[in-house]
Amino acid sequence: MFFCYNKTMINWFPGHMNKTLKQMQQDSKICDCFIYILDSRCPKSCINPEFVKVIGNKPIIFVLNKSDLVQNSDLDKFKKYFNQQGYNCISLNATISGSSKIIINTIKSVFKDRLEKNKEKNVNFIIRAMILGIPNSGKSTIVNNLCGKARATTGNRAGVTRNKQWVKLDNYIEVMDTPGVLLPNFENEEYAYNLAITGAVKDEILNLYDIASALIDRLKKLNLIDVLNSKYGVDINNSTLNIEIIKAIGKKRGCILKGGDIDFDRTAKLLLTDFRAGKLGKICLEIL
Ligand SMILES: Nc1nc2c(ncn2[C@@H]2O[C@H](COP(=O)(O)OP(=O)(O)OP(=O)(O)O)[C@@H](O)[C@H]2O)c(=O)[nH]1
Ligand SMILES: [Mg+2]
Repeated sequence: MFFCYNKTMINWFPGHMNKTLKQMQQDSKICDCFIYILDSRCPKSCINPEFVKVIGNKPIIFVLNKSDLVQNSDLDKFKKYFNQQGYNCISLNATISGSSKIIINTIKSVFKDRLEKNKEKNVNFIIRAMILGIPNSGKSTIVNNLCGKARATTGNRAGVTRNKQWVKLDNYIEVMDTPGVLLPNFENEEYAYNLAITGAVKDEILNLYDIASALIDRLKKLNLIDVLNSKYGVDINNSTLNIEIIKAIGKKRGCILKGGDIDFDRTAKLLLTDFRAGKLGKICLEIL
């Protein structure tokens, strides 16, 4: 897919993601359920229609990961939203050791009958769960959390995992880590920007000024523009132009080029890095 802004076409869906999708479709045949990881800051933007072909009619457990980066009231709203559609949905901060036990418990409750029957018959039925989601949503961190050791490589950028990996958790459950896959087609520009803002797309292919400006638009819409005043000591409001806001932040933070002009790229990167690390506060980009 090509993502278009400022009249620039960006190759958003690299070929390896297509290959990954096909591999996932193949692997899904032996999977009993799917742990669908969403970034709590933009859960709906993380839904990839391509995953329907992987999942089919098998059970899904939605995980609102990075729960520490949003307000509890937002988590409650999104849980309700998914529950109303008949899905299991849990929230998680995968950086806390042992926190993902809730995933095991949910898997066990989904397969309760089968596990009990197998216990009666003394057979060992293994539940295979595929962990899937867009890049940088925390899939590998969750795998490591589930097995209590660093088995999968993680990193604060998109596209860290390149191959699938099976991990046995106990005698009953095996999970598979998969590389993140983006949506091949972006019908919804707002969702596309949300993914870019939260770091699901490689920064190298983006115009960071545009993405930072989209973040400022969200803050304005959410009536949260004041967080920039508190964080950077600037004096701006909803009617300040985005370019003036970035200028003011750049000036305060010393992002200045040799000739004395504001370094817009560096300022944009700073703003995005602070947002992604939760330094602007607990902010959900989507309103339900
Ligand atoms: N704040 C916070 N950060 C998290 C959480 N879970 C994961 N992270 C961070 O998010 C970044 C991405 O995590 P990964 O586990 O590598 O993400 P992934 O989904 O495997 O990414 P790909 O392999 O690129 O698809 C890392 O810097 C993690 O430390 C969480 O619950 N809260
Ligand atoms: Mg990974």
